[in-house]
Amino acid sequence: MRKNIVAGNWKMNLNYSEAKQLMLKLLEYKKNNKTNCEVWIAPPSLYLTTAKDTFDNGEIGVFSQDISEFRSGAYTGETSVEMISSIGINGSLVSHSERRQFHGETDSQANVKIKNLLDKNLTPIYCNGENLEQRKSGKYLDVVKNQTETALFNLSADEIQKVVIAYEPVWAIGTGETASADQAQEVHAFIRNLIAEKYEKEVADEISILYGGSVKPDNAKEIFSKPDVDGGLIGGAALKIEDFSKIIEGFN
Ligand code: G2H
Repeated sequence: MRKNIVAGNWKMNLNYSEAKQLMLKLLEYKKNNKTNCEVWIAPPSLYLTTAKDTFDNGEIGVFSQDISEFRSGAYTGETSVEMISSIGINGSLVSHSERRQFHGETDSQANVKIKNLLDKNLTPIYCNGENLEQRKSGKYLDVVKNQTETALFNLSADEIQKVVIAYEPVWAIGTGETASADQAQEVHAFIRNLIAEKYEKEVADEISILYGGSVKPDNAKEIFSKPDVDGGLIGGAALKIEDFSKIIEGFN
Protein backbone atom coordinates (compact mmCIF):
# COMPACT_ATOMS: atom_id res chain seq x y z
CA MET A 1 0.00 0.00 0.00
CA ARG A 2 1.33 3.44 -0.90
CA LYS A 3 2.83 5.23 2.06
CA ASN A 4 5.44 7.84 2.83
CA ILE A 5 8.73 6.27 3.85
CA VAL A 6 12.11 7.55 4.94
CA ALA A 7 14.61 4.69 4.88
CA GLY A 8 18.22 4.87 6.02
CA ASN A 9 20.76 2.76 4.17
CA TRP A 10 23.74 2.53 6.51
CA LYS A 11 25.90 0.76 3.89
CA MET A 12 29.20 -0.59 5.34
CA ASN A 13 29.54 2.01 8.10
CA LEU A 14 29.68 2.06 11.92
CA ASN A 15 31.19 -0.41 14.36
CA TYR A 16 28.88 -2.34 16.67
CA SER A 17 28.80 0.16 19.51
CA GLU A 18 28.23 3.10 17.13
CA ALA A 19 25.45 1.20 15.40
CA LYS A 20 23.77 0.30 18.68
CA GLN A 21 23.97 3.92 19.87
CA LEU A 22 22.41 5.18 16.65
CA MET A 23 19.60 2.62 16.98
CA LEU A 24 18.90 3.76 20.54
CA LYS A 25 18.84 7.42 19.48
CA LEU A 26 16.45 6.56 16.68
CA LEU A 27 14.20 4.66 19.06
CA GLU A 28 14.13 7.60 21.45
CA TYR A 29 13.40 10.00 18.60
CA LYS A 30 10.59 7.82 17.29
CA LYS A 31 9.02 7.48 20.75
CA ASN A 32 9.07 11.23 21.37
CA ASN A 33 8.00 12.47 17.95
CA LYS A 34 4.99 11.87 15.82
CA THR A 35 6.20 11.22 12.29
CA ASN A 36 4.19 11.57 9.11
CA CYS A 37 6.08 8.77 7.41
CA GLU A 38 7.28 5.28 8.13
CA VAL A 39 10.89 5.11 9.27
CA TRP A 40 12.98 2.18 8.10
CA ILE A 41 16.65 1.32 8.40
CA ALA A 42 18.95 -1.07 6.54
CA PRO A 43 21.94 -1.66 8.82
CA PRO A 44 24.81 -4.03 7.95
CA SER A 45 23.54 -7.62 8.11
CA LEU A 46 25.72 -8.38 11.14
CA TYR A 47 23.57 -5.95 13.16
CA LEU A 48 20.12 -7.05 11.94
CA THR A 49 19.35 -9.08 15.05
CA THR A 50 20.35 -6.20 17.29
CA ALA A 51 18.14 -3.85 15.28
CA LYS A 52 15.22 -6.24 15.47
CA ASP A 53 15.64 -6.58 19.25
CA THR A 54 15.99 -2.80 19.70
CA PHE A 55 12.82 -2.05 17.73
CA ASP A 56 10.89 -4.98 19.12
CA ASN A 57 7.60 -3.10 19.00
CA GLY A 58 8.03 -2.49 15.29
CA GLU A 59 8.53 1.28 15.72
CA ILE A 60 11.09 1.19 12.94
CA GLY A 61 11.19 -1.19 9.98
CA VAL A 62 14.38 -3.23 9.69
CA PHE A 63 15.71 -4.22 6.29
CA SER A 64 18.69 -6.13 4.96
CA GLN A 65 20.92 -4.30 2.46
CA ASP A 66 21.01 -7.30 0.14
CA ILE A 67 19.69 -10.84 -0.06
CA SER A 68 20.85 -13.98 -1.80
CA GLU A 69 19.12 -15.02 -4.99
CA PHE A 70 19.60 -18.64 -3.82
CA ARG A 71 17.24 -20.28 -1.36
CA SER A 72 19.80 -22.19 0.76
CA GLY A 73 22.89 -24.34 0.54
CA ALA A 74 26.57 -24.01 -0.36
CA TYR A 75 26.73 -20.26 -1.05
CA THR A 76 29.45 -19.01 1.28
CA GLY A 77 28.94 -15.51 2.56
CA GLU A 78 25.32 -15.24 1.46
CA THR A 79 22.23 -14.49 3.57
CA SER A 80 18.96 -16.09 2.55
CA VAL A 81 15.39 -14.82 2.55
CA GLU A 82 14.50 -17.64 4.93
CA MET A 83 17.15 -16.46 7.39
CA ILE A 84 15.99 -12.84 7.54
CA SER A 85 12.38 -13.97 7.65
CA SER A 86 13.11 -16.23 10.60
CA ILE A 87 14.33 -13.30 12.72
CA GLY A 88 11.46 -11.02 11.78
CA ILE A 89 13.22 -8.68 9.34
CA ASN A 90 10.78 -6.70 7.16
CA GLY A 91 12.50 -7.07 3.79
CA SER A 92 15.59 -6.16 1.84
CA LEU A 93 17.09 -3.67 -0.53
CA VAL A 94 17.53 -5.25 -3.94
CA SER A 95 20.10 -4.26 -6.57
CA HIS A 96 21.33 -1.06 -5.01
CA SER A 97 23.64 0.64 -7.52
CA GLU A 98 26.67 -0.25 -5.39
CA ARG A 99 25.72 -3.93 -5.72
CA ARG A 100 25.43 -3.41 -9.46
CA GLN A 101 28.74 -1.52 -9.66
CA PHE A 102 30.95 -3.62 -7.38
CA HIS A 103 29.30 -7.03 -7.66
CA GLY A 104 27.96 -6.98 -11.20
CA GLU A 105 24.35 -7.50 -10.16
CA THR A 106 21.74 -7.47 -12.92
CA ASP A 107 18.03 -6.79 -13.13
CA SER A 108 17.42 -10.48 -13.89
CA GLN A 109 18.97 -11.34 -10.53
CA ALA A 110 16.93 -8.57 -8.95
CA ASN A 111 13.81 -10.21 -10.33
CA VAL A 112 14.67 -13.54 -8.65
CA LYS A 113 15.44 -11.82 -5.33
CA ILE A 114 12.20 -9.84 -5.46
CA LYS A 115 10.14 -12.97 -6.12
CA ASN A 116 11.86 -14.85 -3.29
CA LEU A 117 11.14 -12.00 -0.88
CA LEU A 118 7.50 -11.73 -1.94
CA ASP A 119 7.08 -15.50 -1.55
CA LYS A 120 7.95 -15.03 2.12
CA ASN A 121 5.72 -11.97 2.48
CA LEU A 122 8.72 -9.66 2.86
CA THR A 123 9.06 -6.23 1.25
CA PRO A 124 11.59 -5.72 -1.55
CA ILE A 125 12.98 -2.21 -1.99
CA TYR A 126 14.02 -2.40 -5.62
CA CYS A 127 16.65 0.20 -6.58
CA ASN A 128 17.29 1.45 -10.08
CA GLY A 129 18.59 4.51 -11.87
CA GLU A 130 20.88 5.69 -14.65
CA ASN A 131 24.57 6.60 -14.54
CA LEU A 132 26.08 9.93 -15.54
CA GLU A 133 26.83 8.91 -19.11
CA GLN A 134 23.27 7.67 -19.61
CA ARG A 135 21.88 10.88 -18.11
CA LYS A 136 24.05 13.05 -20.36
CA SER A 137 23.15 11.07 -23.49
CA GLY A 138 19.47 11.78 -22.80
CA LYS A 139 18.70 8.03 -22.73
CA TYR A 140 18.00 7.87 -19.01
CA LEU A 141 14.29 7.14 -19.34
CA ASP A 142 15.06 4.19 -21.65
CA VAL A 143 17.52 2.85 -19.09
CA VAL A 144 15.03 3.10 -16.25
CA LYS A 145 12.34 1.53 -18.45
CA ASN A 146 14.52 -1.50 -19.25
CA GLN A 147 15.53 -1.93 -15.63
CA THR A 148 11.95 -1.71 -14.37
CA GLU A 149 10.57 -4.08 -17.01
CA THR A 150 13.25 -6.73 -16.42
CA ALA A 151 13.09 -6.62 -12.65
CA LEU A 152 9.34 -6.28 -12.13
CA PHE A 153 7.13 -6.91 -15.12
CA ASN A 154 6.66 -10.65 -14.72
CA LEU A 155 5.10 -10.08 -11.30
CA SER A 156 1.36 -10.24 -10.87
CA ALA A 157 -0.57 -7.03 -10.15
CA ASP A 158 -0.99 -8.20 -6.60
CA GLU A 159 2.75 -8.80 -6.23
CA ILE A 160 4.04 -5.59 -7.79
CA GLN A 161 1.92 -3.51 -5.42
CA LYS A 162 3.98 -4.89 -2.55
CA VAL A 163 7.28 -3.70 -4.03
CA VAL A 164 8.79 -0.39 -2.96
CA ILE A 165 10.84 1.23 -5.72
CA ALA A 166 13.82 3.49 -5.04
CA TYR A 167 14.90 5.63 -7.97
CA GLU A 168 18.54 6.46 -7.37
CA PRO A 169 20.39 8.19 -10.20
CA VAL A 170 23.96 6.89 -9.87
CA TRP A 171 25.43 10.30 -10.59
CA ALA A 172 23.79 11.64 -7.44
CA ILE A 173 24.86 8.91 -5.03
CA GLY A 174 27.36 9.93 -2.37
CA THR A 175 28.59 12.69 -4.69
CA GLY A 176 26.89 15.61 -2.99
CA GLU A 177 25.15 16.22 -6.30
CA THR A 178 21.38 15.78 -6.02
CA ALA A 179 18.79 15.47 -8.70
CA SER A 180 16.53 18.49 -8.51
CA ALA A 181 13.03 17.91 -7.21
CA ASP A 182 11.77 18.30 -10.77
CA GLN A 183 14.26 15.78 -12.14
CA ALA A 184 13.18 13.28 -9.47
CA GLN A 185 9.50 13.93 -10.18
CA GLU A 186 10.01 13.40 -13.93
CA VAL A 187 11.45 9.92 -13.48
CA HIS A 188 9.08 8.92 -10.66
CA ALA A 189 6.07 9.88 -12.77
CA PHE A 190 7.60 8.02 -15.71
CA ILE A 191 8.02 4.83 -13.64
CA ARG A 192 4.49 5.11 -12.24
CA ASN A 193 3.12 5.61 -15.73
CA LEU A 194 5.01 2.56 -17.05
CA ILE A 195 3.42 0.47 -14.32
CA ALA A 196 -0.02 1.97 -15.02
CA GLU A 197 0.32 1.06 -18.71
CA LYS A 198 1.41 -2.51 -17.99
CA TYR A 199 -1.02 -3.13 -15.11
CA GLU A 200 -3.69 -0.58 -14.08
CA LYS A 201 -3.52 2.99 -12.84
CA GLU A 202 -4.96 1.78 -9.51
CA VAL A 203 -2.04 -0.65 -9.19
CA ALA A 204 0.57 2.02 -9.99
CA ASP A 205 -1.02 4.42 -7.52
CA GLU A 206 -0.52 1.89 -4.72
CA ILE A 207 3.27 1.78 -5.10
CA SER A 208 5.63 3.88 -3.00
CA ILE A 209 8.48 5.30 -5.08
CA LEU A 210 11.38 6.69 -3.06
CA TYR A 211 14.11 8.99 -4.27
CA GLY A 212 17.73 8.29 -3.29
CA GLY A 213 20.94 10.17 -3.94
CA SER A 214 22.44 12.79 -1.62
CA VAL A 215 19.18 13.59 0.16
CA LYS A 216 20.08 16.01 2.98
CA PRO A 217 18.14 18.00 5.60
CA ASP A 218 18.13 21.05 3.34
CA ASN A 219 16.72 19.42 0.20
CA ALA A 220 14.44 16.68 1.60
CA LYS A 221 11.30 18.75 2.04
CA GLU A 222 11.27 20.05 -1.52
CA ILE A 223 11.95 16.62 -3.03
CA PHE A 224 9.26 14.98 -0.85
CA SER A 225 6.75 17.65 -1.87
CA LYS A 226 6.55 16.27 -5.42
CA PRO A 227 3.41 14.25 -6.14
CA ASP A 228 5.14 11.06 -7.26
CA VAL A 229 7.89 11.12 -4.65
CA ASP A 230 6.80 9.08 -1.64
CA GLY A 231 9.95 9.46 0.43
CA GLY A 232 13.65 8.83 0.33
CA LEU A 233 16.38 6.24 0.61
CA ILE A 234 19.06 8.03 2.60
CA GLY A 235 22.74 7.06 2.76
CA GLY A 236 25.30 9.39 4.34
CA ALA A 237 22.72 11.57 6.07
CA ALA A 238 21.17 8.53 7.80
CA LEU A 239 24.27 8.08 9.94
CA LYS A 240 23.63 11.08 12.19
CA ILE A 241 20.39 11.34 14.14
CA GLU A 242 20.40 15.15 13.78
CA ASP A 243 20.38 14.90 9.96
CA PHE A 244 18.15 11.85 9.65
CA SER A 245 15.49 13.31 11.95
CA LYS A 246 15.42 16.55 9.95
CA ILE A 247 14.91 14.54 6.78
CA ILE A 248 12.04 12.64 8.42
CA GLU A 249 10.56 16.01 9.32
CA GLY A 250 10.55 16.87 5.62
CA PHE A 251 7.10 15.26 5.76
CA ASN A 252 5.84 17.62 8.48
C1 G2H B 1 22.09 6.36 -2.42
C2 G2H B 1 21.91 6.86 -1.07
C3 G2H B 1 21.30 5.77 -0.21
P1 G2H B 1 23.54 8.82 -0.37
O1 G2H B 1 22.93 5.22 -2.41
O2 G2H B 1 21.03 4.56 -0.83
O3 G2H B 1 23.15 7.24 -0.55
O4 G2H B 1 22.38 9.46 0.31
O5 G2H B 1 24.78 8.83 0.49
O6 G2H B 1 23.78 9.38 -1.73
